[in-house]
Amino acid sequence: MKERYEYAKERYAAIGVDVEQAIDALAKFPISVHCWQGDDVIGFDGSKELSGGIQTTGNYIGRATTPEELMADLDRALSLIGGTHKLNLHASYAIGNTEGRDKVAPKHFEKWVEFAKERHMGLDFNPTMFAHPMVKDGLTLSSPDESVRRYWIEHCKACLRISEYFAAETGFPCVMNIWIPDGFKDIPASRYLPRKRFKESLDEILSVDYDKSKVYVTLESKVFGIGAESYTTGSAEFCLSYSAKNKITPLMDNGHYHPTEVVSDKISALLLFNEKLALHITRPVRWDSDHVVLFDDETREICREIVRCGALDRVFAATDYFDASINRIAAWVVGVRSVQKAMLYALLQPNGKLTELQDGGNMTELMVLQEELKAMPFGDVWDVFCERCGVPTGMQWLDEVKRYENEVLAKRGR
Ligand code: RNT
Ligand code: ZN
Repeated sequence: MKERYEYAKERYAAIGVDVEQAIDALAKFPISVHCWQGDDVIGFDGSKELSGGIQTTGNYIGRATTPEELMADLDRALSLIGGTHKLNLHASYAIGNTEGRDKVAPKHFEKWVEFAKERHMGLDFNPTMFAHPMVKDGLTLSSPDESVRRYWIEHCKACLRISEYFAAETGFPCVMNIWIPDGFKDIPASRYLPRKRFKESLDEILSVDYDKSKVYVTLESKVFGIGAESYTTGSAEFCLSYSAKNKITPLMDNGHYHPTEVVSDKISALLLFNEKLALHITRPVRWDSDHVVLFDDETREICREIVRCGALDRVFAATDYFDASINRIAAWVVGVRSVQKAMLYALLQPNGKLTELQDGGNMTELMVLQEELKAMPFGDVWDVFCERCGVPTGMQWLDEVKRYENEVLAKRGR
């Protein structure tokens, strides 16, 4: 491996790329790993099935159904992923909350804080406004029913307090992402009123005093959901405008746009007008299907944009997908490692040279060089990154997942 690495280093040096620098930058780039891949987005606060226009499909053995199981599974996954990361929790992962989501509190997350601290991880958070009886006619913060709106406003305020608690306990800022499933299956009479109510709900939530240097509130838009095909209250225009006006951070999920739109093209525009930018990295297949993230063109392009804009410390990157048809731990590992691969690939680009070609109008050479770069010995650098992080290279990590499946998952009997 050493010889191959030396060779790769030389090849990259010849095009002006410092491989060591790229490896260091990757090791420091945190990905917020979503907890909900481990249990098909069910959580521990009583909900039995998913709703809100999102769906997991598949019935692979071994779904985690208790906090202990989910933590153990997360540990397995994290032990196979190099670098420093954060854990992204949803409010529905509260432990021992029997009083309702409007009453969720820091005490319900003590075990998660302990888990994070022991692993020196930061925590991110999400109010959970789906899969719950207080979602009425598919609406939450944009509902015409005052009691429904009130319930979810209180929930979000409670979540802000939990986010502050996470930041204080872990020492890392907490990203709190607001996403609502609100929308209509068919053509609504008013598109305006639900958005107006959503705006007013957000205003009330954000009127709470919270430490803006420790909690970053983000707002995630969406174009449609299953059962909400004709209209979503939290559209792109709504969320971008609201974020800009109220100085919170916009969040783009790359499954939430029309099929030919790409998030990679939107990053530079948002970075020009926002201090920070948040991303949910997923893989939409024909719809917002939340397939496991792969080392594919768009994931690479998203990472290239982050790197080319010099924005590694301005972008909050999180994974967001859920596949119940394959080993869930493998799904976690493939997805997060794919984001890392894409980031490493991006860090190994001769960006100065490429930009020079563009600015010089030399589009022929730009195309040829970009194609050549695809055949650079990227894999050898990736292997060294894994080795230095003390995680398996190549496919070896799957042996560990298989062993765990036989010894632990298979015995869960579901
Ligand atoms: C749904 C959004 C949202 C959820 C998670 C569980 O389409 O992407 O981010 O996936 O909050
Ligand atoms: Zn998302």
